[in-house]
This record gives sequence, structure tokens and C-alpha cells, in this order.
Amino acid sequence: MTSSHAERRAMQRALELAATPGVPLGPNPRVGCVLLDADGGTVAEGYHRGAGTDHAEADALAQAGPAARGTTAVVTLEPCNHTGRTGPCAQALVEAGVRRVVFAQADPNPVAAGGGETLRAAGVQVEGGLLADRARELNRVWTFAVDHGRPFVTWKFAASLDGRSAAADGTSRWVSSTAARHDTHRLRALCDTMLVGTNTVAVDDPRLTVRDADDRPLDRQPLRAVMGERQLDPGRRIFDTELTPGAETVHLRTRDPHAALAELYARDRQHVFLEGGPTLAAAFVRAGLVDEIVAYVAPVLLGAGRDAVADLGITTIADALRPTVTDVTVLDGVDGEQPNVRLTMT
Ligand code: AOF
Ligand code: ZN
Repeated sequence: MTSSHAERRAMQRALELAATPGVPLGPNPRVGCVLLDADGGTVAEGYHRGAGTDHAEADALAQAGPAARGTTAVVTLEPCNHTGRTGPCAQALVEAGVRRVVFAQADPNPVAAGGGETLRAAGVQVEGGLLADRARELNRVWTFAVDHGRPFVTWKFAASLDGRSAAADGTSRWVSSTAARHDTHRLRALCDTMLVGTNTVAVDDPRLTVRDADDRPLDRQPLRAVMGERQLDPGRRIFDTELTPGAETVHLRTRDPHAALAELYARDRQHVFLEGGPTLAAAFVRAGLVDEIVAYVAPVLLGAGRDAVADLGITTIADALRPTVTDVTVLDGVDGEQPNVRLTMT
């Protein structure tokens, strides 16, 4: 039996529910669920509100109570099969007497997968794949991280027109415009980790906190990860708890991008915002570990100066890396500043 119009509409609604604003950024996927009666009417709705809270199915079942019996559960992710922070949803759906389950994305998480089979074995009709692409897109970063067993990496590149991040004497205040810097903070707030090298901490002494991210309530500061074997000076600003309340710092004692990402994944990190200097950026590009580039280009010429990215080992045009542009946005200048351009690439 294939899904009906009512089920497709319910899946659209479940995707909306999954994307309800205000859910804190965390390690769990966003999931929505709608329970339909035999006439396609909505019995209950539910969604997941972050790690440790009810899964979407459990939320909808709780709303429905005994009315869940005989319904069709339309859910954006295959119901889980495991007892993790909460109980297994496949079993809960069976116990509630749900007759049919339509899900969008199959669960890529090996720990939780298998709910579809459990449901079928219990005599529930199951259909997967309805609007699956939209569900995957909704949890783009989570899906990537679970599929690859490592965090998704966004590299932030900010440079002058001639590809410099600073002038020859090291001064860099400001190459990018106020609007571009503000935009960077907004993107930082969407990631769970910022990553720099020990050199950046030594030289630039950044705070690495999210300040003016006004379009998203900042429930939690991203983790500040510093990688490299060099000792860190405890007097640096990232260790100043008054300057950076609520932001945690971790020192990853490795220069290997693969090892650093493995350690971050083990800490439940799924989205790294790579903001390090030219050497770190080049190491990630060379290792093939940059999944997205967000480049801010400012109409400034510095001539001799610091390269925004170090040697990538490319010597001939045939070897040039040519990322695919997915977005171009002009960031208008405020207070007499010139516009900057933001290019997003994968
Ligand atoms: C969710 N919300 O609505 C559904 C999930 O951390 P746990 O123990 O709650 O389990 C998280 C896993 O459960 C998650 O990675 C995914 O595979 C599965 N389904 N998770 O957070 C939900 N339905
Ligand atoms: Zn579940």
C-alpha cells in the first residue's frame, strides 16, 4: 500500500513540526510526528525538543492517549529501536496499537536503526521514504555526521580582494566589514564547535564566543576547540572566564585533522566551524576534510601580507580545486562601509 494524499500532507506537517523554532542545538536530529485516524484526520501531533526529551513519536502518543489505537503514525525519521536517553519508539508505537507507520528518512544511526523491522515483525504496516530528501535536508548536518562518523566541517575564509587575511605587519583590524563580521557570528551560533590552531590562540588571542547572534536564542556557546601540540598560555583570553562565560574550551593535542575530528565526534560534536589560520585551513583542505566553505571577500587590497590559506600543494591549473557555489550574497555596508561578498560553496 502506498501513502495517501492525507499521509503526504501529514508528512509535510511533520516536517514543519520538526523545524519548530526554539529547539536548542544539540546532538539529536529534529523529528516531527503526526497521528492520523482512518479518515486522514489529525489525532495528535508531536516533535522532539532536544536531547534527553521525548522523541517525536512519544510526544505524539502522549498527546493522543488511548486515541492512538488504530491510527497511522507519520514521522520524519524511522522510529528508533533502542533504549538510549529515552525508550524505543518502535515498541511504544506497537503498544499504543498504532496500525500503520509512514516514515521519511531511514535512521542512519546504527545504534537506533531497525525500528521499521521491529514494527513489521509486530504486524504493523510500514512504509519508508516519503519525502525522505526533505527530511535529510532538515537534518543535513546530523545525517552527514552519522553517515561519515565525523563532524561536518564548514571552513570560514575571510580575506581581502587579493586573498590576504592581514597586512604584512600582521594588522588585520578590519579587513572584513562590520556586516561580514556580524554574519560570521550568526553562522558560528549555528555550529556546535569552533576550531582553531594553537598558533591562532598565541598570535590573535581570540575569545571565540558568539556575541551578536540576535536572530537565534543562544542556548549554549559552541565548544572552542584548539588543536596542535604546542602548550597553551593560560593567560590567553579563551581561558578568561569573565570574558567568556559559559563557553568551554578543549585542547586537542594533535596536528592531524582526522584525529581532531575523531576526538570531537566522540564528544558528540557534529558541526565544526573552522576558523583557524592559514596552516590549519590548508591541512584540512589537503586532507579532504572541508565540506563547506563560507568565504567573505572584502574590496581591500593589501599587496604583500598574510595569505588566508597556506600552500595546498597545487602547482598546475589542472589540479585547481573548484568548489561548487551554492549561494552568493552581497552584505551591504553600514555606516559608510563598502559592501562585502559572501560565497557559500561545497
Ligand atoms: C531523537 N528524536 O524524535 C527521534 C530520534 O539520544 P537518544 O537516546 O534520545 O536517541 C537519539 C537517536 O534516536 C537519534 O540519533 C535517532 O537515531 C533516533 N530517533 N531521536 O532525538 C526523535 N525519533
Ligand atoms: Zn525514538
